[in-house]
Amino acid sequence: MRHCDSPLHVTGRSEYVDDVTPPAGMLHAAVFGSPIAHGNIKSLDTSAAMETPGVVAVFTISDIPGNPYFGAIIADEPLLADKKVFFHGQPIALVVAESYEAARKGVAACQVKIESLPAITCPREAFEKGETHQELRVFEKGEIDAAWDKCATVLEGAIDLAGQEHLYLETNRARAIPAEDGQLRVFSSTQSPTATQKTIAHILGLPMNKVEVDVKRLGGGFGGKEDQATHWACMASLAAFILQRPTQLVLNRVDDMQMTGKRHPYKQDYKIGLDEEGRILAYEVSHYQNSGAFMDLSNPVLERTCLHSTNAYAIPNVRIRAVPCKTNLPSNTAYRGFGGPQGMFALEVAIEKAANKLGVPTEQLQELNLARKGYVFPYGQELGDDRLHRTWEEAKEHFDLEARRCQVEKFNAANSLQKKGYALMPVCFGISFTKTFLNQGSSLVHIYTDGTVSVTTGGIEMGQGISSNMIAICSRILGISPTRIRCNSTNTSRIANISPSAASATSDLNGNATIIACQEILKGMYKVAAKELKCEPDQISIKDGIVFVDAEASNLDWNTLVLKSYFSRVQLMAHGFYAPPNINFDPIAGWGRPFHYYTYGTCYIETTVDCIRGSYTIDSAKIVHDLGRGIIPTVDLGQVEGGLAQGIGWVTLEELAFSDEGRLLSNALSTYKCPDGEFLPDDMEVKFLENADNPGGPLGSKAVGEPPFMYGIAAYFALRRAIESFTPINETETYSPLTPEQALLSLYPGSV
Ligand code: LUZ
Ligand code: MOS
Repeated sequence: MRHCDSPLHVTGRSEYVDDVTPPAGMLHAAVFGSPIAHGNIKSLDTSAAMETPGVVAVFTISDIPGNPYFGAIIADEPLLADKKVFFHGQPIALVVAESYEAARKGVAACQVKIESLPAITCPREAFEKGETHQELRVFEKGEIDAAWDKCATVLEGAIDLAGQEHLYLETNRARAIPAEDGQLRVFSSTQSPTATQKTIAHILGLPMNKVEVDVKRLGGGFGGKEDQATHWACMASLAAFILQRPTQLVLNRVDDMQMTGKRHPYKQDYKIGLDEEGRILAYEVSHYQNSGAFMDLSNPVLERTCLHSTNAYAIPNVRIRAVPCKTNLPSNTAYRGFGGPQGMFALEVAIEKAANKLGVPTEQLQELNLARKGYVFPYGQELGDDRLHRTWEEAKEHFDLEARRCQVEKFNAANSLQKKGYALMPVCFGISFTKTFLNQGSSLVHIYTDGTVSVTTGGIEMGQGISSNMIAICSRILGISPTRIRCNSTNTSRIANISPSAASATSDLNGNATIIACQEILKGMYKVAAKELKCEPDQISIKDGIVFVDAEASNLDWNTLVLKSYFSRVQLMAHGFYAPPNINFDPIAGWGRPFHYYTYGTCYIETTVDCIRGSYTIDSAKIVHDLGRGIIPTVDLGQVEGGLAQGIGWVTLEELAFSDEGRLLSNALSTYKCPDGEFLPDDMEVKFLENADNPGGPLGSKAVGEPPFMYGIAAYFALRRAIESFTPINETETYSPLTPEQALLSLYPGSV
């Protein structure tokens, strides 16, 4: 099997929200955003907007019939600005018109007077001024204060780690259609249909059962639509509900980039202490998270940063300080890895610096400190196996890293204006939502009388292949060809209380639920087959659409059995529900067993830096990844390669530039550069661990969405080492991304 959407995608026939033929009389909405990052709204004049030909209505906060304040963690965010603005682009008014062009003209005609207030964009500054979304939290393990004295080497430093734009191909959009008796049908490009349904009901003052949210597929999400697709669906719903006409809202790229949050930038302080052999005895890190204007998901993102601050390493004494800082930027949000990458990055910087100081290869320290089976993470969960180590060992052996290291050294000795560098990155990523209650999945499987099957789950297809995975799972459990199975849109009327498609857990949760639903249906069908074939139900199985009695094929096929079951009045549809057992986490104590299991891997990256220009190439990326037993190999490989590309982009090319006044300068693809196929290494190898079934995942699989993102971090250190073989890097604060411009500045320090 391959990705079931690919024929549609490559021929342009796959439908997104606004590709579906519009209902008659559909209106178009556009958003008027704040022209400055912080201030008091003195007056808003929408009269010129209202007079613009085609404009039907302009809505502000006072038009919201229910509660205008909402939020996933705390309800601190108004749908439309409430007397104050907190970031550049913050929605102030919604213009609704007969056409998209008229709506945009209406936006241009909106006039606002704002008394400007100082904007804060730096989380350290916010923290010093007491501007936080939550108090600073401290998590500790061991006796950190006593440990420093036992260390042979102690060093500290600061990090300035940038954010990242999600850059989904499909910008945020929604279409809301009024229905009888005050109901709404909403088509939204959201990872969280239930959060969207709930928030629409909340801002309109409706019961949830009057709002139906339907999602066919997304043109990418990456976390950007976990919590922040809601706003646009709410706005389209507001207009549709009040005007009683279908309304569509599609953000253009600039609005999408300016109005929505991104990966959180962090400022970090670290201190690391090692014994004579290079064992890490103590590690302390402070995370000043640049959370933006509102809480959004900053709290759980920061929580995952804390949980992954020690990544794959066994460290006995740890102190993690973390605070979500309020700044005048769009609220930063979920993004593949969900704070994990930021936690892991700081420790890699600390290890790199320690290795430099000790004069040993970094990978020697990494290997020495790698966590082994039985290690207890600072939050109390025990590492249950040694597969992490297996990925490291297999990477070393399989890719012959010793030989590659020699080649890099030889190259650097022979070349003065081009330098190579390499780095390894081990990843240990916890699978489960850290908010334990979110770990639940549901599936609805229908078998129709012609033998075809439809499956609907809570999972959202955002390109990652969840629909294909669900079809593959149905196919394997029911014993029929995937061509007979379709995966339907995700819909709040078919599945209730859907957790966001996030945390890499979507195939796990919804796949296990699908298995349960299929087995429920099979139970009844096996009885019918047993009666027909005069045997016991436990002798029955179905393979390739043929009913088997023990190992023997019968002359009963799937279609006939389905019909016989129907005429015997046997249930041919079932709902499956799954919640992974034995997980818990107390966020206040920072203690528990938050993860169902871990996904592991090790990545090797090699780069070449042009030491005249600062430009560089990523020459190779080699990965050993623990996938459990994969579901569809090409889909899984796509996730690993895509995650790697996005991770490399984060630490190399992708630079968000904000003005001091908090205005996003890199607000289009002309000024924000992300990796393309050309930039990615020609020499890319992904090896999946063999014989590595995962009992926790459907069909023995493992969650794969987020973990590969962090492999990209290796590119950062590979580039640094290449630069360092040209000239030493002296910095007061380690900065990421290492753009070609940054590389050039590092190659010629003091030249600017
Ligand atoms: N979303 C969420 C996530 O709400 N909770 C999580 O723990 C999480 N982890 C990764 C990605 N998204
Ligand atoms: Mo995500 S960061 O799993 O929406």
